Amino acid sequence: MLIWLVFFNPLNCFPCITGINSPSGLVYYTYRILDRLPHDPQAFTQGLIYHDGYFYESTGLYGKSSLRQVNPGDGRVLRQVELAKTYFGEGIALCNDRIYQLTWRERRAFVYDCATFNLLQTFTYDNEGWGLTYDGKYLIMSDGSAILTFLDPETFTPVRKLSVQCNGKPIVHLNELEYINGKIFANVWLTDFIAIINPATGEVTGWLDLSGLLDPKTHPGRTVDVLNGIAYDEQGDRLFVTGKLWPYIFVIKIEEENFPKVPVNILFKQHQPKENSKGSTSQISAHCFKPSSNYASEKLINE
Ligand SMILES: [Ca+2]
Repeated sequence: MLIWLVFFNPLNCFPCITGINSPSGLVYYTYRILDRLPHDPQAFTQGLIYHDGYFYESTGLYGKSSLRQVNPGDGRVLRQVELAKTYFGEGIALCNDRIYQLTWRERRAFVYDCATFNLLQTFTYDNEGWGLTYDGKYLIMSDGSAILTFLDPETFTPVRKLSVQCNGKPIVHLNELEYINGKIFANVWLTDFIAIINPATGEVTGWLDLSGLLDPKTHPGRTVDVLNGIAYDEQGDRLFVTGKLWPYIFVIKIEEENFPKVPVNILFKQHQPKENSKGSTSQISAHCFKPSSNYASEKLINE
């Protein structure tokens, strides 16, 4: 069965799936839900971090983009900055008590004081803005391709590019990011998977399969979008994940999966595209893991 999926599946979106005993040393993870926290179902989550007892969240969509401080216990928004209607909010990262917020195609990053949300600075950049995280020295930015860019937080100048691959194949559509214990966790857009990336080599060392996390029965009649949002509480060793318009933020524990389900087809959910949600599943499926040259045109379809 595994062999059939690898060699005959037309999508073959996960080229690194070579069977349970992968010679590459890939580790597959599943999850256990420890808790379920309320989340604003109107929040089109594009970035999520946890700091000193609060979530900080960036929301997207034109006219609905914001930066928020959120109380984890009840999901209440304690502080909020709304972006101008011409900006689509994207990933955020905390660095030296400053929150950096990307925008999608506007090529503008905003820097806020974490305590007051006062705008301190803005930067411009050349590529699209998707996810953002901080490794203790550099900001790390995704742009929808398989390339992560390391940036000097003082100047927002690129200092290094990291090509992310799995068994030699580029992994595109890297989206929301979180730096956790020396690894970069990256949502792969339009999938239920998080790639776990070695920041020195760009090699994917593990896959976290979050399929089934949001049970549709828990939110009947509500519209939800894709998984997008990873935050980590380093002191409490808690991992948080959510999605766009999801009614919950989940606290999860990840566990090695000895008998991983094969992701191709089975686990690649055919998410329905939403207005301004950066693309269409049907188009993405066709070139799911092609090199990044095609992604720019794919992302223009909602313009
Ligand atoms: Ca994050």
